[in-house]
Amino acid sequence: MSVISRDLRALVEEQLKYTLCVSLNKATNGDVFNAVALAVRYFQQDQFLGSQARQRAEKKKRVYYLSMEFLLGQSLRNNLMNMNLLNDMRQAVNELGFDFDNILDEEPDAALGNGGLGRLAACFIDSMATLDIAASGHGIKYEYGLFRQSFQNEQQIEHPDDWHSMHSPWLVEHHTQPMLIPIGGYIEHADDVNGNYNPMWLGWNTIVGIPNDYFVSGYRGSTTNKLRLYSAVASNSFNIHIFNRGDYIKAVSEKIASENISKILYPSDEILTGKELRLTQEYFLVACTLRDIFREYAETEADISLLPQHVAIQLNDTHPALAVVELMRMLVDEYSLPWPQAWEITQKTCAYTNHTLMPEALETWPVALFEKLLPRHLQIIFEINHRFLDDVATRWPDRPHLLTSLSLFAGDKDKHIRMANLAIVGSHCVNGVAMLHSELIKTHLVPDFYFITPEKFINQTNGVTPRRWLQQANPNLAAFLNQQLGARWPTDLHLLRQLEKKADDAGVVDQIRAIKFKNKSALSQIVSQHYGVTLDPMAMFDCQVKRIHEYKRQLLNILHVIALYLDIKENGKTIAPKVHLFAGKAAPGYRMAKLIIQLINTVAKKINSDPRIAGQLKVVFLEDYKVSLAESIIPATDLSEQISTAGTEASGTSNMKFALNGALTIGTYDGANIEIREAVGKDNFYLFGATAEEITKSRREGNNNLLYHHGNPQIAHIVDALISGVFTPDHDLFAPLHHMLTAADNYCHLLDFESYCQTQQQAMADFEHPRQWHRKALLNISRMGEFSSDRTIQGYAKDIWGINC
Ligand code: GL9
Repeated sequence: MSVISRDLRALVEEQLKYTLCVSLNKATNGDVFNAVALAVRYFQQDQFLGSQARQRAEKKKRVYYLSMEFLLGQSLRNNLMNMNLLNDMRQAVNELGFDFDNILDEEPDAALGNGGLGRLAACFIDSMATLDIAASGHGIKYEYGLFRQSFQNEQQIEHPDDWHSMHSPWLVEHHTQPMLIPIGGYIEHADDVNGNYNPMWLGWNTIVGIPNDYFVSGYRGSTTNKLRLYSAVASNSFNIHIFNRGDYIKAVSEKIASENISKILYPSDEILTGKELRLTQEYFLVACTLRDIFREYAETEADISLLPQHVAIQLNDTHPALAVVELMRMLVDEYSLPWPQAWEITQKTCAYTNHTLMPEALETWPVALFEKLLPRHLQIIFEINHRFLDDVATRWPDRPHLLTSLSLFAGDKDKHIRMANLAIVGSHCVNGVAMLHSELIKTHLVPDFYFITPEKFINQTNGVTPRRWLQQANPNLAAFLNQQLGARWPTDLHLLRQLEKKADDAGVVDQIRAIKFKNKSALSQIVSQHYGVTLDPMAMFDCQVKRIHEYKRQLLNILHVIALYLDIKENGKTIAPKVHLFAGKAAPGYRMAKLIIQLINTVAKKINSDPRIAGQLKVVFLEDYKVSLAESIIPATDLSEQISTAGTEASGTSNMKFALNGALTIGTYDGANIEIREAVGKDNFYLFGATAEEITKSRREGNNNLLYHHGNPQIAHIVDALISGVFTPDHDLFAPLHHMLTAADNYCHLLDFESYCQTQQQAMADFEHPRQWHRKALLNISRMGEFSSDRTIQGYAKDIWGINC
């Protein structure tokens, strides 16, 4: 037993005994998981305090990454790997008489996010710590994360995700640092001693924010940063006030109401409803974070006018855009800075990342709601807008339409605040998340902002952390890479390129193939245990895992599966074994997305139980998609489905994870697919479908469904299978999908259908030649170095934050 593992063992025993008060012989796997995590935290905290002191001494610029979502998944293995303690801890736990893999399995996923946007934030904090940037993430400690999903009668059922009911051992709660956040109340108009207008925000209630720190250890380095998650508790003083008036019930119910603020993550994916609680959450995050920023700032610097030199605030989408307003409020109302100076500081400090082109995803909030919750902030927004539009009118007197398109307000009577406009005006930099997306922001989303301030708009293509998405998720491939390239690739992913030299070495290609086979066998075991469906690891594994959304076109995928099925059943065709896997959640209120899940499950049931199909096609929709499940699926995939309608997926990040793990992509000319194809080479990527321009044209001409109505009878036959009783006797069940496809399809499924099927045919034919296929897989792996989130963060540091790293 090594010295380290002996120490670790002692530390775990100590945690069991003194922190958890459990004796070793009574300890459950859950107890041991907690003790191990606490032991890991012991090292993290040590390093965190050291990093803080060093960063302060070096006067490093601090980055505050504000996000309503951090989709962390499990942390134990990741932390142990980053700290280089995995093997020693494995040994220590085994010595204690427990199976280490079972202990790892005990950890619930922290699902404090919906999908790509939240997972990107998690990759970013890993990269920032690894690159030794003085950064912290700021978010909300939701008591309930994204709902858990199960299927009943082929339909999605949502269950609460009380991930934190056992109290996560990763979080340190700082009761002694409460943040007092005012909300509600009214404005009293008054003048100050000099006769200047001096509005006073009065009569507000108080929400109390408690910080909870989660430590983020950089890979094998000396930096540990924090992710700070705020939970809301009721303010006692406020309640006592009501209590003293004798209204005990009201006092208690308001206490409950304040605690609701951090109760639950909103589950909607790129569609937002104007819910008061959500706006309160966004404000709560921003207000807590800004108090932290000012407190930390004061520790090393007195002159607030130097804020942009020492602090960068990055807004992950518009959700934290109120930071612009809260910062202005603090500078003007609390620090008494003149407006122009406060505005300059604010703009220079803040930067905004846009993550979507979907018009329905652009946040707007009713003015009336703002007035009720944040009357002072509303005033400030009016003032920002007024000064901004005055300036526009002066500089472009001949373009009056700008005053409408650029305004922070939309509508006349039922006025709304446009959060994207607010974020753009208040930031010195606006970035998109893939090249095409950043162009479309300029040309389609906010062309008038681009016209007035072209220098603000830049691109930072997304990336993924190779620590979690290769080293941890795919230990077989990681070991192979270590042996081929040495151990430095996790922090210098461009080193993968050296593998390219081995592309024509049959032995090496066979090893890639063997690794994939092993991963597919492991996934097959999971599928057979949970779903009773036997998969053949020799079959092609074709996977689409992501949120269910019309624009992502899971429907196109299942239509192709239906086409294969009908061809086998009706035309007696045979195909080489193929497995179609799906996973993903639908927003609870998104009817069409839920129907798509039901359709896929219904088709799967029919196909998997049809003896004529056995050995050729299998279709499985895996329940409850989450980070840890993605870590099993992605390394076991041959063909990655990235089939969004061109011009709709801002970037995508699963596309990167798959290619990095040696899956070939079948994809549209959309988001980061374009850059991935460029990197891996045209011959190693299955491109199909219309371009964004062609989609726009087709939408304009309204002929997306021509093929169904006048073209190919085969296509009509396949689409009609949704309503003809092939899969369910209830002909009406999937009629809304049928109607969408044939009458009002904004996402152009049928426009791309033939091209998709042909490209699938090509991929299936190519898979019959394993050496050539896995050669392409190897080339994908070796050319994906560009898509590390380390590269992305270096881009943010250099172009947005002004930091060298
Ligand atoms: C998203 C985009 O849709 C993705 O294309 C992009 O890769 C990620 C990260 O930049 O951001 N925007 C967005 O709102 N979501 C994204 O995935 N949705 C969710 O996170 C559910």
